[in-house]
Amino acid sequence: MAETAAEDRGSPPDEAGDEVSLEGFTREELHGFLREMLLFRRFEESAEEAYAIGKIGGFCHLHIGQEAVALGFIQPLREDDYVISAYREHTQALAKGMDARKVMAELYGRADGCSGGKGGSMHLFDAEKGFLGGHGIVGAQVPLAAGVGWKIRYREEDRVCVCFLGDAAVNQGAFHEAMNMSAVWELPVIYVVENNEYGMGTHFGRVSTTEIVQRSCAYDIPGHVVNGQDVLEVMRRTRELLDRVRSGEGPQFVEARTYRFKGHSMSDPVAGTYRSREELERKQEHEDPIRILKDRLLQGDLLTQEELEAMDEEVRGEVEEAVRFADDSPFPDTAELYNDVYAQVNDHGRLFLDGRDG
Ligand SMILES: Cc1ncc(C[n+]2csc(CCOP(=O)(O)OP(=O)(O)O)c2C)c(N)n1
Ligand SMILES: [Mg+2]
Repeated sequence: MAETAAEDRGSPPDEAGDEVSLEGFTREELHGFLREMLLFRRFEESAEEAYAIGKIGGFCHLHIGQEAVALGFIQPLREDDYVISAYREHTQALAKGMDARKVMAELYGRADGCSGGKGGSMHLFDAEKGFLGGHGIVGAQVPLAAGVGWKIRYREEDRVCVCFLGDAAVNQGAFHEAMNMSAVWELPVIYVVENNEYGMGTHFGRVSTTEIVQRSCAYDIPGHVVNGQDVLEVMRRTRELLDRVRSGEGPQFVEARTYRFKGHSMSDPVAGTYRSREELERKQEHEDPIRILKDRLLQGDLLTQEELEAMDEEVRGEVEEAVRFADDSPFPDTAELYNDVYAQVNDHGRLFLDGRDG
């Protein structure tokens, strides 16, 4: 049976020692979490600006408002664990340790980007860091995650794969097939549904008669609900789930309740159509994950205003450096067009390239 949210609230980590200052986390750790989420926010704001002036083209989906989900599920992972995601994945890539400069250069479509400038915003990859994309087809990464889980089992490793998907993806057929196989083969995958309440512009309640977490019941996969705006809660729960998965319990399913503060993509409206401005402002006021952590730290005397300002300045500098790196990087050479593809280039493609080069 799937567990209920109430049964599964969790407790602070056991390793809590003398220096523990909030919910089992040290002051230094807490500063690290805030700093990282601020970096995500500033990175995305910079991407938003770059898109507006045409430096980033194509699709671009920002993760502003959902930062605690990225950090909370990824920070507790080991370096050799895997993460796979959909197209709203910039901050998840950063959380997995990818270089902000290479991620920004990829958004700019430049040769020094993590995917050689040929993937763009929706296709961030770094095999060394265990970040396996960046997938633009809704739900496509879910069976791939099951495949990664199968590889881990086949090679008898104790790694874990975290698979992020959106709320709209739980109505895709591929999702259900992958859930079934994951359960039957007891695959070491944590499926994290980022329930930001909407698909592109459709509220989840309009496309489902059940809660998201209930979807796991059909496959007898333990289901959990977390407050995705509270990074400390997410981290605690992730640590517990990682222990369970590494000890061979098989897949876990999490509904992370969160909210998106920007439009679906850069070319979509932020509010006023499918959701009201009042709803958005209420969420920004009360459910901003960065504000929630920052206020807790300030009120608990675990952070000073000066420390906060210094931290913000530091991450702004890091983002500026990423922008400089992206700006300075060249566009990929046309000869690169047919590299890194599954099929060899055919004569037609070769003629096309030769024609352009000549
Ligand atoms: C198979 C498929 N159908 C439709 C689309 C178009 N599409 C892109 S994003 C999206 C909504 C997905 O919403 P959700 O899974 O909740 O993720 P979110 O954007 O909220 O992060 C749709 C319908 C697509 N990319 N792939
Ligand atoms: Mg959604």
